[in-house]
Formats: sequence, C-alpha cells, structure tokens
Amino acid sequence: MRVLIAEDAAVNRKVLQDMLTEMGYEPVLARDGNEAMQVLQQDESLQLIILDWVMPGMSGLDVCRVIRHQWQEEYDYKYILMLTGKNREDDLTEGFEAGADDYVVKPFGYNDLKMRLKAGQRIIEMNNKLKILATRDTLTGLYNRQAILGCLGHELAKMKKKKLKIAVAMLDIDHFKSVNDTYGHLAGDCVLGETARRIQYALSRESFVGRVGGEEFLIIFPQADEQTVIAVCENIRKLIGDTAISVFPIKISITISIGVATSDEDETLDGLISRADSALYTGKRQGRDRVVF
Ligand code: GH3
Ligand code: MG
Ligand code: MG
Ligand code: MG
Ligand code: MG
Repeated sequence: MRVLIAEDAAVNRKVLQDMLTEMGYEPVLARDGNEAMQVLQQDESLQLIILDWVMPGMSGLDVCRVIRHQWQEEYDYKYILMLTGKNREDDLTEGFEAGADDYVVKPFGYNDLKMRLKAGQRIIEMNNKLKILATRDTLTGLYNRQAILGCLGHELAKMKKKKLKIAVAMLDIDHFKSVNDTYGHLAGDCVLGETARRIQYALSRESFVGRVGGEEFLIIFPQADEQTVIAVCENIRKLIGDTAISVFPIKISITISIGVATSDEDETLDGLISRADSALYTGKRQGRDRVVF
C-alpha cells in the first residue's frame, strides 16, 4: 500500500521513508503541506496519509481540514495519522476536530508507528470492501444505479470544466418480460449477466456502464464524438442480437434497443438522461432492435 508522508524536516522524512519501506509500504514524499495537497490532487488513490503537524505554509492541521472537506462525498476514505511533538489535551482535540484519525508523538518508535499504520490499513481495506458492495450490482457485477448516476454527475462536472461533450446511451432489452415468461426468471437472470458481459466487452476503458433498472443499462462515454459512440452502440446491438445466449441446455435470442444523447452546454444530469430515454422509446416505437440518436 502506498503511503503519503508530508514532513518538512529532511532528516525525519528520510527516517520515515526508511521505516515505511522496511514495513513493506511504498512511501510517497511531500516536503510541506502544499506539496502534499498537490500530490493528493494528482493521485486520488492515496488513502493512507502521515502528516507532520508543524510545517511551513499549510500546516498538517490545514491539510487535514482540506482533505476532509474536499473528499467528504467520496467513498474512498482517507486515513490520516498526525505526527506531533505536542500531546497537550487541547492540541489533540484540535487535531481530531480537524479530521485526524490517530496520532503519534515524536520521537516515536518503530513499533508504535507500525501498529498505528496497521490499524489505518485495516480501516481502509474494510472501507474499500464496503465500497465495492455499495456500488456494484450483484447480478451483473456492473455499477449499480446509484453509482453510475453518481459517476455521470462527476463526469458531467469534469467535462463542463474542460468544455468537452459527453454522451450517454440508455440500453433496454426488447420484450424481456417474454424471456422470463417463456424460460423462467433464473434463465432471465443468466441473460442479464451475459448481456452485461457483452456490453463490457465492446466498451473501451474510458467508458462506464451500470445497471439502472431491471433490464436497463446506462453507458457513459466521456469526451464523446457522436460517430464513434453510435458505432460502438451498433456494435453492442449486434454482439447481443446476432449470437443467441446459451443458458444450458437452451439458447435464447434477444434484441436490444439503445437511445443515445450528447450533452449541450449547461447540461443537467436529468436533461441528458431524459433525452437518451426518449431516443430509446422512439426506438421501441419504431420496432425495436435499433440504435436511435
Ligand atoms: P420492452 O421491449 O418494451 O422493453 O418490453 P419488456 O418486456 O422488456 O419491458 P417490461 O418493462 O414490460 O418488462 C421488463 C421485465 O424485466 C419485467 C421484469 O419481470 C423483468 N425483470 C426486471 N428485473 C429483472 C431481474 O433482475 N431478473 C429477471 N429475470 N427479470 C427481471
Ligand atoms: Mg515539521
Ligand atoms: Mg425491455
Ligand atoms: Mg415495456
Ligand atoms: Mg425496461
């Protein structure tokens, strides 16, 4: 696990670096609070953080407050261990109020630090397990409704800043009710699983996909170029419609309809989704098994 160390004194930084390496962590170094923030902005995957209390510019307490404020909505918990020469009760209250999870008093021993990092690592690992449970659809392994909508909000905000377009596709299995009625719910579940696999197979790493309803999927294409998005959706439609899905001992043929929409200026999440939805329902009305833009 990678650990951010923010410490202004070069000697202490080196000691910490050596200790953490010895413990099996991968230390990432910052010389003060501002640098620590820069590192965190660039690499949001850093979750275990050691902050020196007294540093020039942004102090450890300042960094702590900004971290708690900035990532409060995120599912990836950042565990903060403060390094302090102080252990007066009111200082510690201030540290915990700023958002610290734990502290060690300088000069600290190897084992003290090791045990406290271990506790932090345990919390982060539990957090990450719960995050997967909270954001995944158990049947298909795709993002669940809440997660893919959260992701769309995030991507929309990002794209607006960069003044780029984003596209979404709403995908719905045609006459899925009759699959259940004919072959049973369990077979229907297998069809959903295989449909999800084929969608993922067709998508590039930049795209996101989630299951937003029973047999309905939402795909997000950041930095969309319309022709590419339509081509990818056509490919998905063929991948699913052209080869029957094997649910031993039978084969089930399905088709899907897809509605695509791209973002305008000042796009809202609801506006974008509702345009993709109406494109989808145009496709249904026109006879299904098609991509409508
Ligand atoms: P359309 O082409 O208009 O979309 O018709 P449809 O039959 O696909 O649409 P409708 O909304 O009438 O039915 C959707 C069906 O999806 C009804 C429901 O039983 C089924 N369904 C929803 N969630 C699940 C699930 O998790 N597993 C299974 N097996 N079926 C599901
Ligand atoms: Mg210092
Ligand atoms: Mg349907
Ligand atoms: Mg319907
Ligand atoms: Mg539906």
